[in-house]
Amino acid sequence: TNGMTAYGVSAKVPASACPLADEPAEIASNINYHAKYSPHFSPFKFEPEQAYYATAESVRDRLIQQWNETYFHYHKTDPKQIYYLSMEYLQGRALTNAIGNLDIQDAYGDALNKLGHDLEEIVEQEKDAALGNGGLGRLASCFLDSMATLNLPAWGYGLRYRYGLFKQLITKDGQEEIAEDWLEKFSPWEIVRHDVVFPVRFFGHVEVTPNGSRKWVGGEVLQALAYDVPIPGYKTKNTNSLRLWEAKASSQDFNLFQFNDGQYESAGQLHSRAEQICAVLYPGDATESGKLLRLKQQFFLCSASLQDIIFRFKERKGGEGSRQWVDFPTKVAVQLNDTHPTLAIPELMRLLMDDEGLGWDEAWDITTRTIAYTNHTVLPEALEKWSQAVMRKLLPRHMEIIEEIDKRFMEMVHTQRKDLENKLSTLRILDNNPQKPVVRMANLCVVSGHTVNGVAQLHSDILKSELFADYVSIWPSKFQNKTNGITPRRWLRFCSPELSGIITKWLKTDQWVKNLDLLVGLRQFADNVDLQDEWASAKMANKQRLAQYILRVTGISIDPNSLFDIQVKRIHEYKRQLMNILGVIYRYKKLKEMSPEERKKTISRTVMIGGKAFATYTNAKRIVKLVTDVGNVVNSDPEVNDYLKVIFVPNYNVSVAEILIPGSELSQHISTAGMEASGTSNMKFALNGCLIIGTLDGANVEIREEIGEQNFFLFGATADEVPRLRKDRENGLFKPDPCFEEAKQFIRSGALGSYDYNPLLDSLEGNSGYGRGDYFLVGHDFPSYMEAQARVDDAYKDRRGWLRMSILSTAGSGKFSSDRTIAQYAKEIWNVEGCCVP
Ligand code: GL9
Repeated sequence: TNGMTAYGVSAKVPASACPLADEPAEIASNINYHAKYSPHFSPFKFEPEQAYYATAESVRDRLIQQWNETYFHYHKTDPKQIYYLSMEYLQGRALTNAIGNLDIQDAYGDALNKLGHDLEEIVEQEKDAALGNGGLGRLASCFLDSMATLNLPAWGYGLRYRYGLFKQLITKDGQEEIAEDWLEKFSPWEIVRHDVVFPVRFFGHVEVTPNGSRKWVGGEVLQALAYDVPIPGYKTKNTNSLRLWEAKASSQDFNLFQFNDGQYESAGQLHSRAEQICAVLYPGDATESGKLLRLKQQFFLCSASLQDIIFRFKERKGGEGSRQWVDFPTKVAVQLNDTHPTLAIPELMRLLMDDEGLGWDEAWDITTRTIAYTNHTVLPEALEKWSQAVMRKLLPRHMEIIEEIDKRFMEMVHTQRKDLENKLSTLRILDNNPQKPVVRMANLCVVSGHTVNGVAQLHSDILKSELFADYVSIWPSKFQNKTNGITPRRWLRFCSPELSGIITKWLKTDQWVKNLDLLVGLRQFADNVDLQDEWASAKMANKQRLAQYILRVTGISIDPNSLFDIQVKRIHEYKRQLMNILGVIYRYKKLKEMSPEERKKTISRTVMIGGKAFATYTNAKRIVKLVTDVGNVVNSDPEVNDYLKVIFVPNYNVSVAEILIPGSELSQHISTAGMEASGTSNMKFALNGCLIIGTLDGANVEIREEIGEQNFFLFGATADEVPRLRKDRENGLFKPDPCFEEAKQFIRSGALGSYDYNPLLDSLEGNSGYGRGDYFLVGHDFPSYMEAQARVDDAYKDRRGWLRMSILSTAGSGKFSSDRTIAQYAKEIWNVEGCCVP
């Protein structure tokens, strides 16, 4: 055997266990049972922490029952199944979501009360599973929720990182990173499958066997062990899996002789190398560090997942032998979440040819009909390129296969597309630049995938007209758009029960949670003062909860009657948090110049900015520091701090978002046009009745279309103007606005203390930044941004008008449900249908 462990559905599947009780008293005794008989703590302790674990395990019992039934049903009916491959998942907390999807919140709330606890307090005990960096990872988690809710047979595959995204501390020096130990105690939501283990090889060499086929041998072999996380659908039995791989070395790899000889380190060498693979989430956002380890992680995910997928393909319908390989693409759809899992392409080719004995043409046909690719960014630094030398060393057989794909692609162009021959050097997969020969992963995906999609209309248009334009002329029907979405369960129903209750009341149904288009029914009531008043009181409750949270984590008290203005997302120059804070500085300066009477006539604002900066992204860290410094000056200025507060919200993550978003009134999505592929928090804010100030970028364009342009504070250059504006700057044709100069001058003056902000300010000038001076066009867009901010203040003065816009914002958000996105993937890319567990 090649080490593959047999597992799966045996002939004797246990009959469904007795149904679990729904009465609070019985639930309470089940929670007690877990506290006592599956103990993780000393006995006789039942503090919130112990209550959390016991409650989670009690809920898990229910999930396991549905989960097993789901697995069995899929096994029996053998539908085409989706496999979502992603290096990142930002799951956040699971308890509220599980209880909500199972629709047992009242029973569990009552049960916990009987035990002297409060559900709201108990759920706070859970640590976020933060196995992702930002939007891309959170999208994967929203997709899992929607796939289960739509009863789609779908599994997610990822890695079980020991440490997820770092925890951000804010000190007097700005951001500090510490390891986030989400597994410090344990996670009740993962089940280790000791029978699901696959070998994954690294290094070694390629051997030619006597019959002429090729075989990858030698090197080191690690074991991939499966941990499964249940993914319940909303009010459905279907419970899918997120399978996370952990790397292990086998016991044979432990050199007992060396150990007994006192050579402790070398005795367990492979064990510690295995540990490194899943030790930490790659910090994303384009860095040079740890390249080899990152490539190992990517291959580890791809190899283990594909072996598992092939195993399941063979297992279903009567076991090995009865399957035709040509049917593989009719039973399996593999979606690559960005280029990170691109190695799935050569790995599937290798498994089909070298292990299963298929020829190239057959293997290629199967691979290309199975795999599809989603692009999530056009930023050049995020388009992955791997050194050919590193790849050849780590994955010699895969490098051969990639070279062959490249060769065949070039032959095709030579014979069929002579007109593109002069573009081959950029179109081909290998970049053989002698200084630095690399493999271009996006090109490999486009050449090998049956479908390529962008994540918002504008982004998909840019892919087609720029990045992949020549490929479009080869394969016009390969390219699609799938505008992102968010799950309305986590991002409205569960995070804002107040607003949800009002929506259900006015729509006279709670079906909107599954069919978000129904929200448009709110439009007819947008001017109804009763709805407006209820709406305002729900907002106020959420603002108060947010204010309490801010007080707890920062010690700063904020006024729930002020306008809550929020920008939360990864800190990046293209997202232009710098423009936001320059605007705040300008506002502060104008407030200082006013008389007390004039100040009283202004709209009080609380500006909250949050997000993590990648540890070596210096300018991003400077922006974090700048926000905290501006906050210190403004918040301690008694003349002004009734009218303006500036908060840096520390350690932004999924659970923090669940508090911030429901309490927001204005949110900022102000990236340089053409640079934010989609954005997804814009959708979460809009859904929660928060108005957007933003550019025509990513999904903002479609949000504005859906909610109505009069309900969106638009400003800034458009994507098609950006190249010309950059040129103008280079040619010295840019004349900065005096307000912009004044805001920068305030920082230069030293009013914020001794920190050196010159490098940051220089990025807005002359020839720095990306080498061309204010590459992100902060200076160009600033006056139009300030003008839009003035429109915000005016609109807020009209309380009823604002409430109307807020209601229309929610009413127009139906399109942005990830249920809609996933239904489109299922129909237009995967050709998969629902498979409802009876
Ligand atoms: C991103 C894009 O930048 C976002 O605009 C997009 O909404 C999401 C999801 O499609 O994908 N691509 C990307 O690499 N990240 C995104 O957020 N970055 C991180 O996740 C850190």
